[in-house]
Amino acid sequence: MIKTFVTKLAGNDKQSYRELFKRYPGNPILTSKDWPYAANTVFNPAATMYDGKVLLLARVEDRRGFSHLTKAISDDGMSNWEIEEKPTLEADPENYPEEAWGIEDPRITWLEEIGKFAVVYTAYSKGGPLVSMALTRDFEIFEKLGSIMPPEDKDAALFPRRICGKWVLVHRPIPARHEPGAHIWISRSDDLKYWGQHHILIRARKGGWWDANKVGINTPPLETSEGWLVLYHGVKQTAAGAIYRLGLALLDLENPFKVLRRSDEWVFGPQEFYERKGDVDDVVFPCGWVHNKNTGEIKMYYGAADTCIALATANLDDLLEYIKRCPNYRINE
Ligand code: BMA
Repeated sequence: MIKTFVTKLAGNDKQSYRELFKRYPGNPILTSKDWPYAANTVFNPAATMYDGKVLLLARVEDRRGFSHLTKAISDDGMSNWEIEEKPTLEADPENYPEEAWGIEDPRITWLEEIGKFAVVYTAYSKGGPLVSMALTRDFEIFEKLGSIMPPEDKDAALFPRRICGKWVLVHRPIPARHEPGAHIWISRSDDLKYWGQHHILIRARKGGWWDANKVGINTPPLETSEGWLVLYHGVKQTAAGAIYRLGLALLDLENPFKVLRRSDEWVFGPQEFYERKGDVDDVVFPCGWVHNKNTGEIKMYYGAADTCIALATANLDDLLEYIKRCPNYRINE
């Protein structure tokens, strides 16, 4: 019995997982050592194309334990980052008390209709984390809209256009009581400020699954010919702590309240030393990706172990081919 098993592993029919995302060999691309001012860690960056360049809005944690956001810009999205000399977007607890303990984990979406970028971020209030939004044209002047979801809620990202006349937001509230499980929710708004029609979109699975009990969106949904491509994290609790890994889902193009597919397996997880060891071990946490329509390449920017910033690339067609082969979405697992 044992002999057969060994032969099988050593033989040509050994199967290995297909890696959809390829790590950039120069990882990590940014650490606190690169920062022009004192910082404990830099991680979980939002990403967008701006003025033909890749712009990251990194979460920077100071030695109080509070975070702010600072931009880093690169021509090729891989090297020669120009980092702003001072924080780009900071907490303003006097005018926005919900930002008392800092602002974290931004996601950027370009809103063609109003000609502005929306930055949706976590404000760390004394009542718990909640979702806030700011608008900007140039990443220099920001118009804060304040909180848009009460605590506890985070991991929010906006769709780039109205669907059936409404703006659409995904986010992750945590119910105080009830069955255990932090699920991804979806909501609608007329004006970006007041949100309603809340529904559960993607449920955390149960038991032994890699995405049991807690899930949240990572990068803003990407519009494709097949539907909205969603990258989300699942948090598995183990005896050694939590492991943050990433999976894919596909939403209906005209009705994103409908989940078409969801990967059973994770597609990216902590493997390299910089992902496994840091302030929080075993975390990969993207907040942004950029898609090059000419080459089909996706650059995914992620925080590694809550300590540094890394890059992995994938091809959109490969991701779509993969997700289309995944099972139809099942609600009860
Ligand atoms: C989540 C978020 C992320 C963080 C992750 C792991 O809840 O707060 O900012 O990267 O935990 O610590």
